Amino acid sequence: MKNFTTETLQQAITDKLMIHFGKAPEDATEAEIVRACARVMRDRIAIRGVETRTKTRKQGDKQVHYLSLEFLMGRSLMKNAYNLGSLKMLNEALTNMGFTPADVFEAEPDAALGNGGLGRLAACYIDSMTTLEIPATGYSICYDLGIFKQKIVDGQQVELPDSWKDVGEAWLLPRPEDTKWVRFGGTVRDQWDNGYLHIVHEGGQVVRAVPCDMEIAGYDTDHVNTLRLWDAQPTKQVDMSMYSRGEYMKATEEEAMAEVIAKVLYPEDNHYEGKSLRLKQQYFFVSATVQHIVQKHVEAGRPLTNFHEYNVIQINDTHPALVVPELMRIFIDEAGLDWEQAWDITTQAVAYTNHTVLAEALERWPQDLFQTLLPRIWQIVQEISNRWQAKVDNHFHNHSITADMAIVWNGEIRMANLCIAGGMAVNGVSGLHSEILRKDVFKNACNMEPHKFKNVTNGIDHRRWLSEINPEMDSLICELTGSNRYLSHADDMMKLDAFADDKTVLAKLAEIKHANKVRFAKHAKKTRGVILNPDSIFDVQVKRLHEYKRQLLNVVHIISLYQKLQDDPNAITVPHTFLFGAKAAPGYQVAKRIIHLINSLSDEIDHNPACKGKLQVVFLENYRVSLAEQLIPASEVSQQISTAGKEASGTGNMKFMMNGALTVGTLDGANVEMHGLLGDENMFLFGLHAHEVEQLIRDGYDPQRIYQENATLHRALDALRNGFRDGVRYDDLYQRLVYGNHGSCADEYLLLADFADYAKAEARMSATYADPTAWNKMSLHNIARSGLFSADRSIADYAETIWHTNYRK
Ligand code: 26Q
Repeated sequence: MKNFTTETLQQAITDKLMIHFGKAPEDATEAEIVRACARVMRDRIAIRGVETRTKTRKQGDKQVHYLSLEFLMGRSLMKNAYNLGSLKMLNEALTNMGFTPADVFEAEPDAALGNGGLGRLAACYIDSMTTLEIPATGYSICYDLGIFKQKIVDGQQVELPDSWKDVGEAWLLPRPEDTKWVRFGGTVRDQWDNGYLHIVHEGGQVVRAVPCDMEIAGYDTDHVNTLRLWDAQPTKQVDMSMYSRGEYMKATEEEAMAEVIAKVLYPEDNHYEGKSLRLKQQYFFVSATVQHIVQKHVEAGRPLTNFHEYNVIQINDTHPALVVPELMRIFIDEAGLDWEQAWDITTQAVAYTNHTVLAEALERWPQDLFQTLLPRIWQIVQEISNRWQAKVDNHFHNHSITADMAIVWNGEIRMANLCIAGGMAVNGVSGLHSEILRKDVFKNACNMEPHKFKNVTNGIDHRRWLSEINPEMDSLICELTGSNRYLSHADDMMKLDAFADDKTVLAKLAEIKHANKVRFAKHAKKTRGVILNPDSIFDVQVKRLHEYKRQLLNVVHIISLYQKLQDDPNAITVPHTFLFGAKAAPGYQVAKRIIHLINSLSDEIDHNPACKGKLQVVFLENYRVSLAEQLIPASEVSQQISTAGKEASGTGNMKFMMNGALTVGTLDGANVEMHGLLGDENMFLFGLHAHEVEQLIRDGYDPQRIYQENATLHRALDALRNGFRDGVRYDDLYQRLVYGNHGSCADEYLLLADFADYAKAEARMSATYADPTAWNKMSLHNIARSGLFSADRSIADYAETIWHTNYRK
C-alpha cells in the first residue's frame, strides 16, 4: 500500500474531523485533532492487519500469544506515524492546518495500562515482534483507568484517576463478534450423557468479554499485529422486572460486578496482594484469551493434538498463570481429550517469564478464595498439583524438596510452581537474574528439569527510545554509520566506536546533549514552573519507588553533599542537579515517606543561598512514559543503584545508556551485561556484588556499626532524622536504616553497607564530568555498545530459544 503524502494525509484528517466532530480544522481542539489523526492512522493499519492475517492463515505460520496484565503503551500517534514512514508528512500536514505538531503530540494522553518495567517491556516487545514479522497477538485488559496520575501536594503524593479513554479510545477497534463468556463461582457436577461422563459447571455469574483491538504497525514492514484488550460487560441486561418490584439496587448489582473487573489497573509494582478482584481480572482475561486461541485453531481445521505446533503462549510473569488449568479445562471438558493428551499439549505450548525474585512479589492465592471463585479450575489445579507432587517425590524422595516445589501447599496455590510444572520454558530477564533462578529460587525444579531454564536478557524498542525521542542523535548516528540501517539492525551502532578520538564527533555529541538539556529545561519551566540549570550535571533516578531500588541511598548521599557545601562553599566545583521521578504504590507507606523526604530536601536546598548554582534537587511529578521520553535524551547520569541481586533486569538503564548517559550503578540485573560491554572504564560501578550481599546477610549484617564508624554517613543520617526547614522529621526512615522498625530488620537493602563506595563512585563521576573529552568519549562508547539492548535482539532470542518461530533477519 502506498504511503501517505502530505496532501492525502491532510485530506484524510480533515475528513475525519468533519465526519466525527462536525468541525473544520480551524475550529478543532488539539484533543479532537489527536482523535482524528488516530482514526486515520488506525484505518490504515487496520487494512494492513487484514492482509497480515490472511497471509498468516495461508502460510500456516506458528503464532505467538503474549499474555500480560499490563501493556504500558504510552502515546501512539508519533510512534505509528514513525513506523508507517509518515512522520514527516504528518508534521507538515499539521503545520499546514495551523497546528504546532509538538503541541498536538503533547495532547495525546499516555495509554498507561501498566505499572512500570514489566508493562513497558510488553509494549516494547509487541513493537519488535511486529517489526520482525512474527505473527503475534498481545492480550490484556481494557482498563478504564490506567496507573493513577500523581500530584504532589505539600510534598506528598496524591493519586488521581487516569481516564485515558476519552481520547485514547480513538485507537481501539471494538470487535463484538469475538465476544467470549467467562463464568465465576457456581457449582460443578458430573453428568452422564449417552454413556459419556460430562462436567457441568453452572450457576454463579457470567461476564461478557468484549475485545477492543489496538492494531500495531511495525517499522519498515507491512506486517501488523494486534493488541487485544478485553473489556468486561454484564451478560444480563438490567432486570427491569426487579425495578418495578422496587429492587433498584439489586437490579444493577450484576452489571456493577461485571464492569468493575475492567475498571482499574492494580497499582502495585513488584508486590503481590491477594485481592479477589485481582484474581477475577486474571481469570477473566485468561479465559477469554484461551477460548479465543483454541477456537481459532479449531476453525483453521486442525486437530487439537498439534495445537502446540501452531501456538505458543508466553506469559508475562505468573499473573496469567491460569492459562495452564484453563487450557486443560477446555481440552478436557469442552474438547473431550483425556488428561494425558491435554497435559502433553499444554506443557508444550506454554512458556513463563519470571520478572522478580522478591519474596513479597511471588503470587500465592488462598485456596478458599480460589475454590469459591473458580470451582472447576480449582479441581484441575488440585489434580495438576497431585501429579506434579508424585513426580517430584519420585525424583527426589525428599520431603523438604517436595514442600518447596509443591503447587498447592498449606492452603495456598503457588503460581510460580504452577507455571514451572505446566510449561516448557522458564526464563529470567538478565544473565544474573536467570542464574539466581537456576541456582537459588528455583534450584530444585532446575535440578529435575534443567532443559526448561533459559535466559533472555530484556531489551527496549530503540526506535522509540532513541530515534524518535532524540532526532538529532538519530541524524548523527545515521551520518556516522553511513545509513539508517541501525533502525532495524541495532548492532550497526557499534560502528560509532571508531569515532572515539574524533574531536568533531565528540563536540557534536556534547552539543546535542546540551540542546536536549535546554529543551527539557524549557519544558520543565513551562509545565511545572521549575527552573533548571542546563549547565549543571543532570543526574537522574526515575523508576517506581521501592526500597530495593534505593532512592534513599541517593538522598542520603545528596544530604552529605549538602553538608559538605555548608562546611566549604567551594566543595562543589561542578554544578549538580539531581532529578527524581517515581510513583509509590498507594498503600506503600515507606515509599510515600521517601517521596516526601525528597521534596523536603529539595525545598531546603532551594532556600539555602550557598547552594545556588551549585546544588539542586528536583522531584518531577507524575513520572510516566511520555515524561521519560523528554527527560532521557537530556540526562547525563543514570542512577541504577539497586541492592545487588534484587533488580531482575531494569530497562530504564538501557534507555539512558542508548542516549549517552553514563551509569552510576551496582552489578545488578542487566547492569552486569552493560559492564561486560563497557568495562570498568566506561561506567561508574560501586557496591557489593550479589554473592557478597548474600554472604553479609548470612554472617550477620550490622548497620549500627557502620553508622558509628562513618562520620559523614552519621551526620547525614542525623540530619535526615531531624528533618529540614519545613519541619517534617524523618525519624521513621532513620530508625528503619539504623535499628529497624515495625518488625523489619535494620537496613534490609544494605544502604549503609554501600554508602561509602557509592559516594566514591559519585565523586569519580563528577571528576570525570569536569573533563569533557573523557566524558564525551565514554558517552560515545555507551551509545555505540547499546545495540545489544534492542528489543529486536531479545525477541530474536525468544524466537530462537523458546518459540521456535521464524523472524525477519
Ligand atoms: C501481582 C499480584 C497482584 C497485584 C500486583 C502484582 C504485580 C504487579 C506488577 C507484581 C509485579 C509487578 C511488576 C513487576 C515488574 O515490573 N518487574 C520488573 O520487570 C522488569 C521487566 O522484566 C525488570 O526489568 C525489572 O527489573 C523488574 O523489577
